[in-house]
Amino acid sequence: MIWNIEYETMAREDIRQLQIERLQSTLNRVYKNVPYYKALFDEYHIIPEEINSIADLRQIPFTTKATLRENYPYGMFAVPLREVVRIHSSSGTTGKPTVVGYTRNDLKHWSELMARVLAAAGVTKDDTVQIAFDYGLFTGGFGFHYGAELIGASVVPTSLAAPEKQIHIMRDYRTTVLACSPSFALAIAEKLKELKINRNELVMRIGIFGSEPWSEKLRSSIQNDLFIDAYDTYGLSEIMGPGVASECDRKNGLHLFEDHYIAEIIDPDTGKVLPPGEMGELVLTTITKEAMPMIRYRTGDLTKMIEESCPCGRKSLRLARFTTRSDDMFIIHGVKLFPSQIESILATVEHTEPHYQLIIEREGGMDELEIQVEVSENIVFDEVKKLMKIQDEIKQRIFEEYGIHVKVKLVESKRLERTQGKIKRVIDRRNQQQ
Ligand code: DLL
Repeated sequence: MIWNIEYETMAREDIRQLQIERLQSTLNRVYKNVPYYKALFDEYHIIPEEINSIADLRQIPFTTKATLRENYPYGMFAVPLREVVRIHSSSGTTGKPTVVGYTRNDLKHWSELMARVLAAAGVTKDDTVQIAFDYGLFTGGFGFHYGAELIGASVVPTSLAAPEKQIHIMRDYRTTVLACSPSFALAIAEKLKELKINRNELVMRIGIFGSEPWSEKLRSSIQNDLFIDAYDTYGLSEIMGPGVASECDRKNGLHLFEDHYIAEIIDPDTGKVLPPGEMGELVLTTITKEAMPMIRYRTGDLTKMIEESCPCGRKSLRLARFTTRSDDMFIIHGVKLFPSQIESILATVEHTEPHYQLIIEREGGMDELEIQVEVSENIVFDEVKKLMKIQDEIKQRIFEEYGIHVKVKLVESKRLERTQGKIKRVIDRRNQQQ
């Protein structure tokens, strides 16, 4: 279902016009109210009234996480604190957390955006939505909460209760929709198998997952194990929290809410804007935010724009699923690698599970990458021959694909740490060892 027909199906020319109007007013406000932007615009001779197209936006330098840290905690706010009614903070996936604020109007927009996210996945007021995202400084819990309430669904705010408790609540309260991180969904799915709960005892139908990258393989295993249709949703606290872009039932890219954000894709090395269809780093500009507008914020997330219209009826630009961050990249023997590249190889190796971790160490001056991956439950650990075969296959596939030798450690099912929040795939110990 389309929650906001007017904006979600607005013709491309109209949305562009709306974006430019809203952009100009945002630029004016930040120039007047945020000393950081005033100094920046003056230095680059940028006059807000002269930014008349999305292309003109390119004159303005990027804002980065470092900018937010330098202006910690409230330096980027464009309104006095008395108008700020909510404060959240980024979860600090990489580095120190940053602070974000919302006015009453911002919260109204956010709730409406989250209603769009939920409606696009098929959620209605007849659903019971269990929100297993952290409620706290993290934006996930509260973001979903207000959106689900706006739709009129029954909200069960379980936050990060342990998987077993989530399952009991899911069964007893007749939950139909689960929202959480994909890794937590997997932990819940595993517990469900362990508890041997019959699928007829659950009435779950939809899952909405985000806050970290997850593969199509993970999507199918969550769908099978939790008996649901699983949707991907994307967002980041600096821009809003969840409620930036989300999948519709075609699951062919995430619809960006363009009446609130302008997207650009840049080459992460040169900063040059790339044409639609090319992979690069997503840069976002908010055009309705009052408390903390962001101009050309470098998200660090890699994706590409999909311009073809979607059969669902929404006219908005779509963003390809986010598999990786530009700063997740690591270099091993001169080869640049992302965890998702290793993950896609593991996905083709039989008897491995979608749980893995990459450990990078320096041994005798040489960088070593160890891939720790769980094997399926049906593999018995004294079947040495079988294990060797799996190990060799992974090593060989990585060597063929990337020309590097890696160590592979197969671990028993459920041995790797499970997380309720975001999962950490790469553990780089090289700096500690120097
Ligand atoms: O993770 C907001 C959120 C909450 C999104 C709930 C979706 C659902 P932060 O803690 O600021 O905010 O982390 C933002 O998480 O820059 C991405 O690197 C990553 N991320 C978020 N959603 C996805 C996704 C929330 N669907 C950072 N796929 C972002 C891949 C994602 N990565």
